[in-house]
Parts: sequence; C-alpha cells; structure tokens
Amino acid sequence: MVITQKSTKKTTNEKKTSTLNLIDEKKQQQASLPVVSIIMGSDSDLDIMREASQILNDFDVQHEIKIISAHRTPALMYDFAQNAGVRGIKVIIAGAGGSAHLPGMVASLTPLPVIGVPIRSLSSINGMDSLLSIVQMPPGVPVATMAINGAKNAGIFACSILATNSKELSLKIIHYKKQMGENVMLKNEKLKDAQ
Ligand code: C2R
Repeated sequence: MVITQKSTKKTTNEKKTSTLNLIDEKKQQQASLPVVSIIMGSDSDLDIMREASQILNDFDVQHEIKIISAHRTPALMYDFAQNAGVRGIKVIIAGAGGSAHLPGMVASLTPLPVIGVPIRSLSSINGMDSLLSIVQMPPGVPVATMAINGAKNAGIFACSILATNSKELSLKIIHYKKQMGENVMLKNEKLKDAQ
C-alpha cells in the first residue's frame, strides 16, 4: 500500500517536473524568437544593413534578416508585412536603394513602426533618390527615415523603441551613450598632446 502511495506521489512529482520543463522550454523558445525584422531590397544592400544587425547583436536583441522587394516580390512583401506582428515582430527596419518603395509599402500594410534606411546603391543617384523615396511619405503612413546608409542608427533606434518596454535594454542604451561621451573626452585628451 505504502509502496503504491509512494509510487503515485513520484508520478505526480514527475508530472509536475515535466510540466515545468515544458513551460521553461516555451519561455526559452519565446526568448529566441526575433522581435526585430531587418529587410532589404537586395543582397547588394547587405554590406550596409549588416551594421543594423551588428548593433542588435551588441544589445542582445533577437532579430531576423530577409531580402524582400516591393518591386520584385510584391506578394512576398504583402505576406511579410501582414504577418510580421502576428509572428511577434515589434519593429521593422527596411533598407532599399534607388526607387525605394519597400519601407513605405511595408508601412502601409502594418501597424508596426517601420524604420527606413536609404541605401546609396550602385544604380542610385548618390542615395538621394532613395532618401527622398523613403522620407517623403504621404501623411498617414510614416516611415522613420535614417540618413543615407544610416543602418547603424536604425539598429540603435529600434533598440530605443523596444527599450520603452524594457528596463534592461534601456540601461544598456544609457551605458552605450555614456561610453560614447567618454570616448569623446579621450579624444579631447589626445588633442591636448597634439597642440
Ligand atoms: P540589385 O543590386 O539587386 O540590382 O538592386 C535594392 O534595395 C538595391 O539597392 C539594386 C537596388 O534595388 C533596390 N530595390 C528596391 C526595391 N527592391 C529592390 N528599392 C523596392 O521594392 O523598393
């Protein structure tokens, strides 16, 4: 009888443990899901857009990178923009060169904030065409437009948006900015030696 009770108790504990494991696994999986999506019109944009990814890595922000073109893959773009929020994406960074419709078209299809990066691609007019295509959106469909090739700032800006809901990320950004300031002071010290 006692043995039976013990074995029953063990089974219950085992069940509890396995349930806890399941919850942990779920949490773990959720933690490794991307919250930022970096998209770009072509792989030729990757050298620049990589800088956004680098910043997100530095701040431990899970992200994905995809090539999606409003002009070349309109159905894919539509599908991506409609489903990004459902997949848990919180911010979209979209880079494109030349006649850069990708960021604006994605912004028209999603309630998520879209950060646009104008790319100075080979076929563009020094990036000015990309910049104007992205920045000059019609009222009602904003795209937060960065400088030409400003993918690094896009990464930082994405972190700033996410940090409004994360004390940990907010502290990392404060630390990052403090370090930047300290680097300037170091450079000032070096300038003294050059005088
Ligand atoms: P290729 O190097 O593939 O010829 O692309 C890309 O972002 C890239 O900078 C040249 C440039 O075309 C851009 N592109 C767009 C879009 N799709 C591709 N601007 C779009 O849908 O906006």
